Amino acid sequence: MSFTVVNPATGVAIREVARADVALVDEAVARAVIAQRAWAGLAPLARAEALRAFARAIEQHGEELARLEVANSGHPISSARWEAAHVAQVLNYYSGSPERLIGQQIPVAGGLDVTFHEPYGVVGVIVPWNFPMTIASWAFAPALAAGNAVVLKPAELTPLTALRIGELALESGLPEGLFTVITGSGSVVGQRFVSHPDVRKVVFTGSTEVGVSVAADCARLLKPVTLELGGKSANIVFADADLEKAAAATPGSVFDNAGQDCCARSRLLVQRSVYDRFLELLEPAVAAWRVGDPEREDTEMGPLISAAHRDTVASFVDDARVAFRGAAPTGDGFWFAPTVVLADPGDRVAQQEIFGPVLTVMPFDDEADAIRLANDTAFGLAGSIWTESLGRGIRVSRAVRSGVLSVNSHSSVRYTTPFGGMKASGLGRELGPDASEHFTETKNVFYATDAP
Ligand code: TAP
Repeated sequence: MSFTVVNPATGVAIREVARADVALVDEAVARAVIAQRAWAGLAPLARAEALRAFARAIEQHGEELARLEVANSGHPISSARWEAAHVAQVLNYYSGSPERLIGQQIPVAGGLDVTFHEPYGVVGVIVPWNFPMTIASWAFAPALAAGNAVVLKPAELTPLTALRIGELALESGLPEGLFTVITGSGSVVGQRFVSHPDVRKVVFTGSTEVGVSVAADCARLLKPVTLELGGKSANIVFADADLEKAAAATPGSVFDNAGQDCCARSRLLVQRSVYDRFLELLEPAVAAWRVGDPEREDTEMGPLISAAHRDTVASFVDDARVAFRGAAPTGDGFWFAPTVVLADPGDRVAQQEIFGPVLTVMPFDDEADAIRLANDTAFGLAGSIWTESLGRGIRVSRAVRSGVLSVNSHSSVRYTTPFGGMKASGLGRELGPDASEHFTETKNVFYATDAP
């Protein structure tokens, strides 16, 4: 059984990919169990060097991976190159972990008490289609570094870079069975990661709806789960902000990856006293946002991932108050022009994750109103605050219930800092200095030292 992978910029089929069944997943997990024991038994330096060799292989094939992502996901080539380089950086960063998974020595009476960070064993990683390479690496790199084996399921729409990364792992010298990419449907392969007794931890990135059901199934087996889910993040612009700078940065904050970004600042909240002025500044910035052929070096936004997803995105705009739109190609491919809509806080466009290039704009009166509106959603992943007041930047960033915030910037992802959501946006954190520990269980051992 197989499925067809399509180039979203052209609508043309590019490859047939195998669809695994439960038996194939079980075979991969059985191999992973064996590979993990040997991997965890290696000297820390040997595991570190193996991960560095894997990182080098990714670097050496960065252009190939980037081109694959352009063809499979429609990401602009400049973004896809960044993504491939990021995977190598994440591997290099966590290659430091095997030698730094340091436990504690705790003072106790009558002996020596020591803690160890023990790997779970086999970790199952379920990845969405929006950032196929980077999101996969946030889990597989720290999980491997902590001494686990990994089975990874890419989204059916975007399996090509994950498959190549799996090959590169083997070519770089990682042991057979330690890191296996398994293509297939979420309800079969993903669900088997959840139900298989030898998969001892699951990392799921995707929609809140599926994430909740994955977490419920994991709970029945007392299986730990990390969830990276949806978002509806606010971009709050105060009247005292550098309005030109904030307006120029706004298209990138929401239209990057055609808005198919869990961190997209899809709700723009502007202080009422500068609301009209800010929209005047924003309109030319949106018009200038370059949408088109993802293979072009100067393209800023490609197509949406599929025709079905384009229909979903369009359904949000059909009954909305459109303020202005940018431009997009009209030919084959799943194109959708950047769109700015005016909304009230309770509107569907203001509450639900659209996951497309649609920006919802709402005015607010004062700081308390901005915080209330920013928190007026089920989600809590990211957000930005634009103000020239240091005190306000600190107050508002502490009051907004989101996991990843930035002041006078839209940055969300640095592999050196923790990433993850509050409320319906997720459970647990990825990246940052502690991520490898999240793939371990603490073991406490007391050694009696009383003389016989
Ligand atoms: P989902 O439909 O939830 O799919 C995500 C992954 O889960 C896919 O690999 C999917 O497989 C698999 N899956 C589907 N049903 C499953 C089941 N019953 N058991 C186990 N796995 C299952 O999400 P999506 O449409 O791909 O991605 C978009 C969503 O992801 C958005 O809500 C977005 O915000 C969120 N997202 C969040 C983040 C972070 S870091 N918070 C990052 C990116 C995306 P198949 O589709 O291949 O069948």
